[in-house]
Amino acid sequence: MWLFKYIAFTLFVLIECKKFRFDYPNYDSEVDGWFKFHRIPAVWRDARLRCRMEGAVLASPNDFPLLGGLKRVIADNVGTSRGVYLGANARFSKGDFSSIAGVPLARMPVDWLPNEPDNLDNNEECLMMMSNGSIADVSCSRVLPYVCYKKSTPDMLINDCGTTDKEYNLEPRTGSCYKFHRVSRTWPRAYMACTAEGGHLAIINSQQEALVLKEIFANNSPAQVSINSRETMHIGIHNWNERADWTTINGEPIPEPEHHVYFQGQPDTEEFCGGMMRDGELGYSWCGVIRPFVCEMKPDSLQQEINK
Ligand SMILES: [Ca+2]
Ligand SMILES: [Ca+2]
Repeated sequence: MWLFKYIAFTLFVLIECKKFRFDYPNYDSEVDGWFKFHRIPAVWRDARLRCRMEGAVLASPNDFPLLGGLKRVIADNVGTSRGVYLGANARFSKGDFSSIAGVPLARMPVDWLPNEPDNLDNNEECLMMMSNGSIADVSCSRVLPYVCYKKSTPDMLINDCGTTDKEYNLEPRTGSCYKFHRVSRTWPRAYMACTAEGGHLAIINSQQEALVLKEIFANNSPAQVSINSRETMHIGIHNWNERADWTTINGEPIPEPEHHVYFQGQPDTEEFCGGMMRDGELGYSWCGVIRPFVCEMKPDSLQQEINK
């Protein structure tokens, strides 16, 4: 009996370990990983980036198991009439298609659709695949659905923050997890990064949290931040394109901190986004300026099951 229990427990642990995040729900043993279908179409550049920000890659049929898995995902979600972007592309050198993982197209078990490739207008550097596994070269500026793929690796551990991203740390004073991004991005790209990671741009819900964010910024010296604009970081505050109508990105009022909030005086005509300076003061910032930023997530936000 004990042997049966031991085997059952071991199996349970093995199955439980095959977890990534709630939006990559089904472990596929044939590809030893997870697929996520993105229904909202995007240009190739954004598709690649979103997969990367989710901790995955834009999927390519690098081998027969991946081809089979991709065909199943496309058939289940797109049907036979439309295609999805592949990670394989020739953006570095025209005609030299290879996957993001470096597998050349000639090594992939795929066939071209009739009359493809045609490199229409000499502007087709990305690939689209149909549910039967046939491919076509397409413009990278088309908007298409896409599939992200996460390979299971032995070092994948879900930490206290419910994520495999080791840069998220749990802060007991607020019950939230935070990640400081040293690679600077514009405010919209920062928003995208945090959302893709399963969280959101940091939202100040209390003076305590304002202090926590100030400390996180202080722990990352200007020299550690990748590029200029190192003295202000993006956080989850926005004016919704209305002068002086500053709220959090969830539409909540910003808690009055002890320090000043410099939100007055911005021009009427431009969109501004909220930031925190190194001294902890809050202020407006041009959304298009690349700055470091902080993402926040709750420990259960990536592992929570969703009820539909
Ligand atoms: Ca074509
Ligand atoms: Ca918060």
